[in-house]
Amino acid sequence: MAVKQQTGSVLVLVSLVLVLVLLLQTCRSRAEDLDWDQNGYVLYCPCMGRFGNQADHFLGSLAFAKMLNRTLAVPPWIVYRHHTPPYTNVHVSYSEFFQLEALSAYHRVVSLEDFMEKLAPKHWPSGQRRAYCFETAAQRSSDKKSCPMKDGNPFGPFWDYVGVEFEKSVLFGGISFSAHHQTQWMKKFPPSEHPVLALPGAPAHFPVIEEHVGLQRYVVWSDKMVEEGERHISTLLTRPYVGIHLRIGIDWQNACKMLQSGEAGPHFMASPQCVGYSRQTALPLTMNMCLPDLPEIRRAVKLWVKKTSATSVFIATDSESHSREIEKLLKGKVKVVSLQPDSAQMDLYILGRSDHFIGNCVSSFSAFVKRERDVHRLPSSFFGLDKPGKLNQKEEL
Ligand code: GFB
Repeated sequence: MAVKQQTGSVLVLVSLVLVLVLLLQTCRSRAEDLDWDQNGYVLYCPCMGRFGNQADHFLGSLAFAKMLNRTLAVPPWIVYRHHTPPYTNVHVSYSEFFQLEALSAYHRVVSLEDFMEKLAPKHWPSGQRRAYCFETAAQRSSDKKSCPMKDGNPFGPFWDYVGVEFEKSVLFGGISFSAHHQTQWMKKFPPSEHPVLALPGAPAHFPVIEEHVGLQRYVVWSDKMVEEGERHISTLLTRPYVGIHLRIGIDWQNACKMLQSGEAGPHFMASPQCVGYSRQTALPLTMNMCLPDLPEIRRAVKLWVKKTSATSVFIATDSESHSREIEKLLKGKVKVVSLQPDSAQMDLYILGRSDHFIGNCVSSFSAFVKRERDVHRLPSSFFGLDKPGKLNQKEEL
């Protein structure tokens, strides 16, 4: 009798486990199944600039995919390792830093990696992969008829990473990525004939246009980044803290020379974020907004530490942190911290969460932080411009 009961319980347990395994398998295969979007896809290489540039382009590309009602295949970030072995680019999946799902509140997306693994073999197989580019871009190729999709770095390594060779090129002209040309795009490239628009660069403007700045709200840090970032903030800093971005390295010094020589006007790289988007009413762009010198760094830090009663300062930098000078300036009463070893995305996270942020007007790295803070209604200023949109007043200096 006891043996019979025991056998019965074992059978029930085995059946339960079987049901559970079946359920898990169904769930997993559902998650792995991706339906093909009949409205088509947009693929592109984030081949211009580093993280801040790529982020600006990403927002515009997201808007472009929505405008064409195509799913955006979200590319990985390209990280350049010019100074660390093995000196090759690293391709970091979007979801390493940010939540892919959060983008869906705005528009349909799939990671480029999932697109290639789960959809491309059946729906965009080798032999049918066409590249799309401007006629002017094709002029750079030897036959003048092919899109230069894989010419040089980062283009070649990017499409190699994705595992794509292009068989044919489709050229276009007299059309731009702006909403103004929506109908032309739809007519020229219906998804039935052109299911996958694969482009050599982002279908977007740099810097991001004003209408797309707000899309930053869909760029949400991944749980892993939040966890790590909050850990750094609680161990290294005390609130209130002022976060500053020092973009002062040698490449930047060279870039800002264009301002000095008059080659660049008020709209220079990311500067519309502080001088204003309208060319007619743009504020003058000063050298201190591009490359703040030490007196300006000291002035702005002192001002905002005082205004916010900050107890610590977080310095993110591409080179020199000037932490000694800043500590001395604040008479050792305020903790001055930078992240060791530095990480671009972690610096961005910590700057984004500061009680006040002082950014670099011309840098798209700073622009990422400014946009994110605007979404959360957190205050920001710039070196050389305490109140964005208003010239510094003498009495504030
Ligand atoms: O982000 P990004 O496009 O901004 O490029 P800009 C600057 C890169 O420099 C970042 C590093 O992506 C980082 O790798 N970097 C800059 C920093 N500031 C910091 C920092 O505070 N902390 C850390 N950890 N890293 C553009 C470039 O830069 O400048 C263009 O994208 C070109 O390629 C142009 O070089 C002159 O808009 O500042």
